[in-house]
Amino acid sequence: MTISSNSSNNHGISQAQLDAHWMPFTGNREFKKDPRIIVSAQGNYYTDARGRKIFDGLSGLWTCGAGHGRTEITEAIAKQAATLDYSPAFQFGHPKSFELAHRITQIMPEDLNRVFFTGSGSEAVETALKIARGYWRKQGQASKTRFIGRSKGYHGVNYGGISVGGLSPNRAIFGQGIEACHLPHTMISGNNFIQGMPSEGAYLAEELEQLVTLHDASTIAAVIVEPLAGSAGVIPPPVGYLKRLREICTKHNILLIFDEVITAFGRMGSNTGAAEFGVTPDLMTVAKQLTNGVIPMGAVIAKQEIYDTYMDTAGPEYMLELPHGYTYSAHPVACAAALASLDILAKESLPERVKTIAPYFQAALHDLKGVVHINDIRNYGLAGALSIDHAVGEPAKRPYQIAMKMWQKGFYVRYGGDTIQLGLPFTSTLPEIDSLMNALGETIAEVN
Ligand code: PXG
Ligand code: PLP
Repeated sequence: MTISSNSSNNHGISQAQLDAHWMPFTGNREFKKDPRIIVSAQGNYYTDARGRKIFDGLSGLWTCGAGHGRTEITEAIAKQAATLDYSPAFQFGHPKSFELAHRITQIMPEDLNRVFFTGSGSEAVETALKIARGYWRKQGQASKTRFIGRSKGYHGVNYGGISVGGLSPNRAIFGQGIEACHLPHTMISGNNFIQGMPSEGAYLAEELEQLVTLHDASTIAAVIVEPLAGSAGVIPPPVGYLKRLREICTKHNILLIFDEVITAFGRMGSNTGAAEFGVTPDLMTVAKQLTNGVIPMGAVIAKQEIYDTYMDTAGPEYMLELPHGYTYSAHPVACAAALASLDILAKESLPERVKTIAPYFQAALHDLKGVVHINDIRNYGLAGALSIDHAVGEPAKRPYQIAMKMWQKGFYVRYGGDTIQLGLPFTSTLPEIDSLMNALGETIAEVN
């Protein structure tokens, strides 16, 4: 075995091992020249292969809001794996999935009370889209198949998700998807450097009326949006915008799906984006924070009326009602992790903690206004992003350079498109917020 010649990394991973792993959403060629290897995590910090401590400025990938290494979760996982490591997901059950489903419904807005488990956010999105189409067919309206997403939306990477998604690089090379069209995004000029929700922009919801006129409601199954767009670089909804989408969907008999893979379970300062923004969808997708990121798991939460429609139209009771599910739907170990994670969220009042420290985060983040290259700052709850002026011909280069310099200085932040994204742990302290912002300001000023 040849050990990497770059001994300064001390990662002990051979070139052949590096080559063997085709990494997701990663610049493989660049990464493998000088790998950034994380070996352990505790609280709000990672330790890398060189033994450096690194602040986790994105809570993993928006996953680990309660901090890393939570023994309540790891012990629950160990116990569950020793008791029941797997049980067949189809036609048989185990106690934890029912307990978890019920627990989730207690956290959800009142009308959302039927939970379907998946293995990830992308699977949750596919499931929600299929449930929506099937619902209309079962209602005798089989022509309602079209989906409406939104420009800059991210709904995972499967074919339905990239079809309704609005991030063009994620779609460009993959060919035909499913029938979908898109609302405009809400990042309008004039809304730069707004703290929290912009007051301008609700009128953009009226574009939905235009799309309904164009395609006719009889062809449209559902509208899917993130209440706050995460991956595109933290775009909070304009005041009144989501409410207007809800009204137009209700008026035209179109289902409204909120993709809350990032926003559910505390990040917005409430249990869900729906609760925080005061608008209830017909279907919601969740993942990530559900298990504090420790075990993969997602879910779709549906209104009872949608569930009942399936139950009432499936023929004899021995017949299944929804021909859909994953080998790992409601995996017992994932269920145990989620129950422990939701316990922590409640016991430590983490959504409330987010709400309490969000104003401090907001002020510290917006203090970066005036630093060279920054042309916009956006935030809500413990989510924030900076838009960075494009280097000539290379819109994604500066954010990459900034994130890499931050890593050298002991801070993990996410870069994507022309943005730097922050999703701090709910357990962040005020001094941690200060040192992150200081490092960011200093680093951005260092980049050409
Ligand atoms: N919907 C939304 C709104 C998401 O944010 C997914 C679906 C897909 O979930 P899975 O579990 O299949 O990845 C996501 C995931 C980032 C980033 O840096 C965001 C996601 C994933 C990775 C990175 O913004 N979001
Ligand atoms: N492909 C094959 C050949 C399978 O047998 C299965 C599941 O049985 C799948 C894909 C789907 O896998 P999952 O249920 O983990 O999504």
